[in-house]
Amino acid sequence: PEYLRENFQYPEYLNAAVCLTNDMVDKGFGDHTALIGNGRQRTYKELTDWTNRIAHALVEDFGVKPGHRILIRSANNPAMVACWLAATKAGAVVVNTMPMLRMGELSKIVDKAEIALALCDTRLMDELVLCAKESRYLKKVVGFDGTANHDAELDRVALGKSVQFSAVQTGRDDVALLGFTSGTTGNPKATMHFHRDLLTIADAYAKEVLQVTPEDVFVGSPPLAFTFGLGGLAVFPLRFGATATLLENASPPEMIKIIETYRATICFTAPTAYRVMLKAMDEGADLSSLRCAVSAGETLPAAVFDEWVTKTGKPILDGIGATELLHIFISNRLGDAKASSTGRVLTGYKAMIVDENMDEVPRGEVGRLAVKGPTGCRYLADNRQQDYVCKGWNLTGDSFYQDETGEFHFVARSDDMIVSSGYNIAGPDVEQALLLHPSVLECAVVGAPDEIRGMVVEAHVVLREGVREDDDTAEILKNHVKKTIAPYKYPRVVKFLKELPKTQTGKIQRFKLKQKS
Ligand code: 3SK
Repeated sequence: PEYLRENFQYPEYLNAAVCLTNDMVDKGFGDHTALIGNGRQRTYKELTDWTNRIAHALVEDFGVKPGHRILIRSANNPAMVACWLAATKAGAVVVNTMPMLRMGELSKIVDKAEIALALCDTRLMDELVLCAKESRYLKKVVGFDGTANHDAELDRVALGKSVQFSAVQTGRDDVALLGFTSGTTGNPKATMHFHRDLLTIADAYAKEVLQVTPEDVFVGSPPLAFTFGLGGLAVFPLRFGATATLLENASPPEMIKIIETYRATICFTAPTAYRVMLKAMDEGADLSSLRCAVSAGETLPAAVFDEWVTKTGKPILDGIGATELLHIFISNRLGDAKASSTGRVLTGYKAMIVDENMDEVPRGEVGRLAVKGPTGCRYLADNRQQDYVCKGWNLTGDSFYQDETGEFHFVARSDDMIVSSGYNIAGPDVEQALLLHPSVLECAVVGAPDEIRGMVVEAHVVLREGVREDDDTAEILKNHVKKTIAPYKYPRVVKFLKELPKTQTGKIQRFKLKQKS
């Protein structure tokens, strides 16, 4: 294929976990700090030894064979990274899962991926043990100590093992990872990713866009169970001999502490967290070590971009990624980051804006974003492949347009377009306008059915502390939107919430707000 001829040429046999550990020691990074978390720092040599011991335990004591699927359940911490790398070295296919998942959600994943073995932080065992009791597939849940005091079954077994391990010689196109997408239907899809995909996202995005060096220190909030987090907080730093800091509770104040303590240089998080961090700067937070901030998962409001650039003098890079493609495939670049632009497609990927017939639309016209590239899109045993992938192009479910210069601009999730009295209103336009009002902390805009207009714009708003949730405030916000964008877009309904419903990866669940309308 084209992408392999031109870019990302990897050997026929490679094990991604070896590339991120043993190979880094061989390249001279043995004494360099690889991971920081839960009060400890580990060098590349220590990480390599640790993962080799766990890999021995998996093969010798828990019967892992190449191709077996292993579920990992943990918050972001070094032990989770070690388990993931060890399972990958053993040739297993890993499914990383988030700590907040409940038994029902875990069961769907276990059934879909037919998982027999799970590795679980001992603090999170209950739901998984319940799941195992009911499951026809899940036979064994092995605990590990996420705090890495080595006081759980996996740690005890691994402790006595050799630090030398011959990793399974996987093919570059062997599946290494199943990324589950939460979806809105409650029926998750699993996307399959190869060993080479893990290197491709680093070489495409982290090298080309972030220009990562061994001096970089990464910090961020996305869960490792979300491929955005796995890339940003594990694969990217480890691929280039940099340092990853891992936080179990990555609230903005915790991230700020890490940035100040370790002089972190690259931050991965969502727009809402950047807003809070900007506010903290007014109270003295020192973010001066950051050389770049990455925002994805939600569109980055122009106001946040502008304030960040003004206050820090550094770029905030908005991009779009998908679990289907493993990571970000369109992004702004250092030195060329703009507000309200998602930037350009990465080398090796192709993107176009299409109509209902998959024909490319002229520049400037809004259509559906279609993307194609070396890392996607292959669903595991799922009829929905034909809905989301057409002629090799993955339809992301987003409406975009491409400007004359080739930059991509987000308009709305295709299903977030509100048609009211014949007007097409992109929910995010209204959200951006609301966010410019000082009383608004967060908001989400959906379409609510209306007898006269078909749909009306309905805003769900979280107010800043001290602002009253009453009709006067609603009126003020409506008038503010009318003054800020085309008046027909103003929210005819304003509802106040204490918090917005979000997925565990931080995406606003607008479908839940629609159900409430
Ligand atoms: O936004 C997403 O869905 C995403 C998924 C995977 C990797 C990166 C991103 C931004």
